[in-house]
Amino acid sequence: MQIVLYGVAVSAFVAKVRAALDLKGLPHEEREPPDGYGSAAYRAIVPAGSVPGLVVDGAPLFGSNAILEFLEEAAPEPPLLPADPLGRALTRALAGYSDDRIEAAGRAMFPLVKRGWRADPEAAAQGAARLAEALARLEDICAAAPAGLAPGGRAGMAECALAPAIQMGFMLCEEVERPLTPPPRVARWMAAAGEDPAIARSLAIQRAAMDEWLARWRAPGGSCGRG
Ligand SMILES: N[C@@H](CCC(=O)N[C@@H](CS)C(=O)NCC(=O)O)C(=O)O
Repeated sequence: MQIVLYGVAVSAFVAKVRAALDLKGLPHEEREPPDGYGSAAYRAIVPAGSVPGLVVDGAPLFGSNAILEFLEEAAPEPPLLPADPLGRALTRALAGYSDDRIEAAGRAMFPLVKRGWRADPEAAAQGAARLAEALARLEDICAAAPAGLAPGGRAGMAECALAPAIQMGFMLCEEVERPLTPPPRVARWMAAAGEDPAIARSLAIQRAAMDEWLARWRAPGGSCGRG
């Protein structure tokens, strides 16, 4: 399989797919969308215009969860999902929770940082509180049904999704001087996930890109081109 991953490095969705490709040991090339995501040039390659986009032997895919499901079917070993149906459903639920609650809470803070969060400390506090609440629910989910780092203690779909989404949220909260302390189970789970080389590599790429993005908007008169 010839695989090209289109993405921007700050994106938690892109980091999710990068980690999954590495977990599967699938060689791939990573490219930025020409003229940015959503551009006509990029839509000529990936019609949805969103990132991540995955081009497999010339065929475009989009949607990070659909991409992970494709990888799981196309290259079953090592698995991203446990073998039992309930474990598979819970792992998928965790990946969905990551997108809908954790990533969404972090993403909502990007515009605040761009427009200058110091002018709106209330919005900064609300953004951090939203993420803290999502993490508290994740802690409850982990307590009720320990999952993740599966199967067999290896990182899988839940780790690919949650680790970058949590990292992104933490960095944004720290930027607006509302640093979060992760709840204990989430903290242990993040530390374990970060020991996997595939997750660690994807987190490092995303972290470096986030650092650069944040520094650009921190600078007086900062600008960031697209995004
Ligand atoms: N549900 C999508 C969401 C991806 C997404 O929102 N990507 C953003 C960048 S982080 C994007 O491409 N936005 C532009 C668009 O959707 O047209 C996925 O899981 O891949």
